[in-house]
Amino acid sequence: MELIFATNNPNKVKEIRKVIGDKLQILPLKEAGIIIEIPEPHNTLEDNALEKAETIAHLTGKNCFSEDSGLEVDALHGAPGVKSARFAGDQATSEQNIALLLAQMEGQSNRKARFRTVITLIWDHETYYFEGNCPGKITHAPMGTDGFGYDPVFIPEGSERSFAQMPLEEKNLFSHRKKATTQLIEFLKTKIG
Ligand code: ITT
Ligand code: NA
Repeated sequence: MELIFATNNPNKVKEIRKVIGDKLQILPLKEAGIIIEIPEPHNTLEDNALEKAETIAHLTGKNCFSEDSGLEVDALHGAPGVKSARFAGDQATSEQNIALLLAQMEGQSNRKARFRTVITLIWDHETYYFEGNCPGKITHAPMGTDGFGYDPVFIPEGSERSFAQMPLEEKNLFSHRKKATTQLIEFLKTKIG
């Protein structure tokens, strides 16, 4: 079976495919032939994920899911959070976002943070949410080159290494996205077996 994944982020696709395996073909927007930049104007991951899924469900008339993720840092009162992709500006690169985060965390001893993923599924006109989070801490400097986004500055609880120092198999032992995706799969099993 095929299911549209309302995303333009190839890293998310790679990570979720790794969890789903060949049980289900997920089709990111590009592969579904849909060229669109969906705005994310809201203040919560839930609302942005819903906007992405609803936009694509209306456009295609098909079932689909989306996900919105963010890094929430306690000492920064939850920032960058829902603004994680655009923390240092609308066109910011991951390097720029990381530089700003480390600058704001300078001298800060409380380095607790968590990644959070919200998946929104639109299935037969009903909306479902699945959430995963991963507690951890912010490093003092980037570590490692794997992964994407804030992976070089995030160490999950239970490890000494950053997400960017782990192969994907290892990141998925901890990952917010893996946890949310596992719930999505469990739900879909009840619908399609
Ligand atoms: P969509 O097309 O799915 O919206 P996006 O990249 O714009 O893709 P988001 O709006 O959800 O995605 O932004 C989330 C940002 O949070 C993302 O660009 C990364 O900078 C960061 N992020 C999310 N998950 C991450 C992870 O597992 N590791 C590191 N950074 C992550
Ligand atoms: Na986005």
